[in-house]
Amino acid sequence: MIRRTAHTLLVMVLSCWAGLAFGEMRFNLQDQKTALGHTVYDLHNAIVLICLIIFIVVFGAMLYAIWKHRKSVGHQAAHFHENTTVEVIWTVIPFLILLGMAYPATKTLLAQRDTSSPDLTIKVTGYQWKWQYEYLQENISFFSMLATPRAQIENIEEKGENYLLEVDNEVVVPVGKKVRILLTAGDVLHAWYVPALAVKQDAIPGFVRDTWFRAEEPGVYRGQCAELCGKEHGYMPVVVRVVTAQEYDEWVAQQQAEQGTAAAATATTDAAPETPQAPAAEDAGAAAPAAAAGGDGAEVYAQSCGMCHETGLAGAPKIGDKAAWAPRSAKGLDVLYGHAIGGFNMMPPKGGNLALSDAQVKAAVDHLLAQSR
Ligand code: HEC
Ligand SMILES: [Cu+2]
Repeated sequence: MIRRTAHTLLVMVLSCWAGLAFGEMRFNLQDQKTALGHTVYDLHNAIVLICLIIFIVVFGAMLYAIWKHRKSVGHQAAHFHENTTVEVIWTVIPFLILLGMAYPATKTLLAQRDTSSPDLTIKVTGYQWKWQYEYLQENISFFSMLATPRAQIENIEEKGENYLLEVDNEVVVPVGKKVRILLTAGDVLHAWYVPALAVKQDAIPGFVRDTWFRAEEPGVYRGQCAELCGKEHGYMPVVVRVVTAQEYDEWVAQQQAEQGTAAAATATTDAAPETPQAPAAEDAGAAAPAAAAGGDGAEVYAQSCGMCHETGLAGAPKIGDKAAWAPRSAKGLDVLYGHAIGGFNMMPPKGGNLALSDAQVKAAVDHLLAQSR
């Protein structure tokens, strides 16, 4: 019995070793392509190192004590209770270690949460089993689905290099720009995860979560849905293609041409048909903002508020929906200004764009109300 177990163990160890030796010897996180990613990587290494040191010290002390005080050399057990000095030491030291780990970890976490002042906002919606991407200011939208052929999955064809990590439509973003991802889901929980960009965020139906990244160099970065979402959870990869600013502009123009969404993208959105009175006013406003009630307000609205208020995302009252706005208007303008600037439940402060001045937000509120009476 023992021999057989030993034999099985040996085979297991050897086959693992063979697997490792032939595979890519890689034990750490992916190479990071964002400044924040390097911080995350270093933090991970530092904390694992601390754990390792603690492991060695604690087990070293234990093994030494066991060996040194063994019965066969005639050691007698000491009889004592409570030792205040020792108790204080083994409370204070772990406390200090924890503090030392919590400080950099919290700092990094806060930096990850800071989605203010983005250069570009993409709304990402998870569905079973695909991702939808909407470039809110550029007025581009598309679905992104697994591109790996079924034959590879069923072992009829040989598996390709990016097996299960390739899609038909990639998310294209410019290098060096702060990209804010607004995340939600249309059915069940999903999670948008790109390891090399150090972003991983749950997509939750009825909620809008956000995250951000700023890619350091052009390239293609691959990830996956990271929240078990059903039978094809493994078949909804994320592919981000980071390109130069010029390539990005060309891509945007091409997408807009293909999708028939004109250059006045900031003023209109896909949802325009649902709000019949809005497009007319905004189309006119795009050329001559002065004509609209608050020209500046309309622009701020289109850039920072429309992503939610145009479509009712996350329960945002839709622009033009009189029934939704009447009770809100009744709260008084100052209250609404306050909520728009400081945030209100699912509504983030200043719509998440903290670079806006209070006056700009107020102008956007004026625009929202003017369109909704
Ligand atoms: C991420 C989505 C999102 C963005 C972006 C957003 N809002 Fe909202 N907003 C909401 C939601 C959701 C509510 C409803 C909150 C509630 O009633 O609980 C809301 C409510 C409001 C209200 C009504 C507050 C009240 O007291 O009833 C105003 C005014 C408003 N938003 C203005 C703006 C302005 C101005 C902007 C742009 C600067 C903006 N919102 C951007 C989601 C958003
Ligand atoms: Cu999923």
